[in-house]
Amino acid sequence: MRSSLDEEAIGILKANDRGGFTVPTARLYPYQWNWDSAFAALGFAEFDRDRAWREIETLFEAQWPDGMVPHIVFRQNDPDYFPGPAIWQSNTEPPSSGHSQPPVTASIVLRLVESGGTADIERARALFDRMLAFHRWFHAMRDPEDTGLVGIIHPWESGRDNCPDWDIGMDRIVVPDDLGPYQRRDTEHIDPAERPSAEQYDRYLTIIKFGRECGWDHVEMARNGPFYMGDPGVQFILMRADRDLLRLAELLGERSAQSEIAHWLERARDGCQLLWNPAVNAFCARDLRTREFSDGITSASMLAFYAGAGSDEQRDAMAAHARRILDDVEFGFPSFDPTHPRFESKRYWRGPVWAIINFLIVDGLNNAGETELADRIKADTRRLIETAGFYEYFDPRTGEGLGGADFTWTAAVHLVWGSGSTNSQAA
Ligand code: 9WN
Repeated sequence: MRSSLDEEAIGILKANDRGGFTVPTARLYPYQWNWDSAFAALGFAEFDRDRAWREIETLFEAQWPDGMVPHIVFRQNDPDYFPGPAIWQSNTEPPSSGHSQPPVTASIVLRLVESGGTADIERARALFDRMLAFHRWFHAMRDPEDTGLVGIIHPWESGRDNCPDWDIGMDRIVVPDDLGPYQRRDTEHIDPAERPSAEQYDRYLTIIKFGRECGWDHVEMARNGPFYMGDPGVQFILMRADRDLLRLAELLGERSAQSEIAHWLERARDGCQLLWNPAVNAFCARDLRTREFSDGITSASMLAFYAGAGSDEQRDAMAAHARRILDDVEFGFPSFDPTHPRFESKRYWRGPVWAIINFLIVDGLNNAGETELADRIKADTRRLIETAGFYEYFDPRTGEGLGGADFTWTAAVHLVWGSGSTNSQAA
């Protein structure tokens, strides 16, 4: 039996459908975003499996020849969003942004396969080489020295844009005099107090300028770009996605890929240790140029469970941090440690709760046997949606809905948790 909230969530996915791809929300984000689409597919799978696969297939249609799946796909020019295709100059068809986003797609494809039938296996088979090329790109271009730790070349690549994780890297960026004037559109749609600052946007655009001017040469970006940081979020999501891709390779009989993927997983185990900050006793972001650590715990730090990363001792320490942080807020899980001086309860990734991160954290905690913590975070997410609605993010102190309304991935998380069919994995 579907509740009225389920019907509302389905209505949001349908309303945000632009024909084969879904926008995260109307006006504020009028294009196709990489990890948003993966979560959208999970939501669609609850009532229209063909449409779920289309979402992932259209995303991969924008894959670059080198394997990268870009973070935004621009199928038309929409003045509601800045920066659009003319700023990125990807020279691809369709036009896109010039970097990627957390690679959750293989994990979501595995969920669709494990909860489906032969038709799902065939759709996954058709995508397998593209997914493998995407992971290969991440390891080669974001970890050119094969350390086992991937870097990100833009805060937007983390999907957690203005998180304090990036402050140390952002502070080192010198904004050039010829950056030129530009007009943000996000702050015309949303209260600027809930969005990144002007200084941060100047730096975001400085990185894009560098990328554009080097023709999005990704080795150059990793070696000499204005920003290069290790992100617990991308590292842990990629590690889990590698594991899930390996499982897919086994299910699909893709033998030749298996040793390559197993090698990535082995290297990643060492790479994760480079993010262990002994001063905080937790996994933290790290500037890969200066080796300096960020000193704050984020919701992405908690994805260690999702990846199965770290030692038992490290995971116990992370679980203790999780309890402490949850006791400090009304609704978990905040995107930044609420006891840290840089915490801001309403400003985007500097404190608010995001349903998709909770979804991944809960999955990981359940797999690690931390079911009490998992249940608590899931219950908090449900309470937020029930009382505030399907917002982009939420204030962890008051539960207020923030950013865009009628948000695709928030609706998708509700649907996946609300009914049983794709819930075969602990989530
Ligand atoms: C830049 C679409 C995207 C999400 C990101 C979120 C936000 C974009 C922006 O919106 O970022 O990519 O313009 O603020 O931070 O995670 O994918 O929902």
